Amino acid sequence: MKGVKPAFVTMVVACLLICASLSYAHFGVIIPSDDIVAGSESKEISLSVKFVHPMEGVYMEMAKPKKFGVFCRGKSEDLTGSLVSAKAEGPCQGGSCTYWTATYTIKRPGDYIFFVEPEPYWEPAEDKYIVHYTKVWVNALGMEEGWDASLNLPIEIIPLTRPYGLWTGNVFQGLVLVNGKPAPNLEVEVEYMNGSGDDKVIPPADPYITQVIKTDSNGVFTYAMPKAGWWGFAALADAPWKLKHDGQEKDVEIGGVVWVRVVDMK
Ligand SMILES: [Cu+2]
Repeated sequence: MKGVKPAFVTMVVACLLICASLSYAHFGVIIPSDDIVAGSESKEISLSVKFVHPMEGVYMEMAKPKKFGVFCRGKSEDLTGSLVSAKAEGPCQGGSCTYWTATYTIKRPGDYIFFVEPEPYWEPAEDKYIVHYTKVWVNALGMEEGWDASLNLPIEIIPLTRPYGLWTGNVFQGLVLVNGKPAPNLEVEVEYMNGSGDDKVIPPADPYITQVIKTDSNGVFTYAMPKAGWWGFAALADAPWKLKHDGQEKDVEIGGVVWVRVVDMK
């Protein structure tokens, strides 16, 4: 292929292989620059909003989210207008992948829950749409209150473990609500947001990429995080609604996704 750089060809081939074999573990992502804002001064934080395969570091195209916002002290604030598009820096499923960034100034103490409702993503490999309602917490200015609030999403993880200030090896427990009701026996996928270079974890076999757990009879799941960094939890269900693709009714996978950060004890 004249004029095409070999590195680019390698990347495309690698992505085709990765995406074909592992297209199931998609995760909505919101990662803030700070998960804990200490002290007493206001601070501007930045957030990135993505749709990825976290362990493989592969991006998917993400259309401008339907809604992006923050919930704090019982009030929801719409931040959709603050989203700025960016181009994926890593391998991308489909050639050109967009993700989104935003900044937000934390002024008052409390727990801030950032959330996103994406546009439905059409996944040809699975013949269905995917909608991941994603949340992340930022604890600010010394007040720990509100992290267990529900945002009344169609599917949602309510943390039973405080979702920040976590050590490596801690367990994380969450209650999964579907339509506001506990969801027993539901699958929850867990993935590590992999690093690059020396920080990259190399899974020895495919089952290590996505950890799979289930909720118990009360809709509760438990997982112990073995490594410092960001961990994503995706509770997955079939939506009670369908969406049309090329005129045909298709299934919709809804995910309640959360991200928590774990730090080594030293
Ligand atoms: Cu994918």
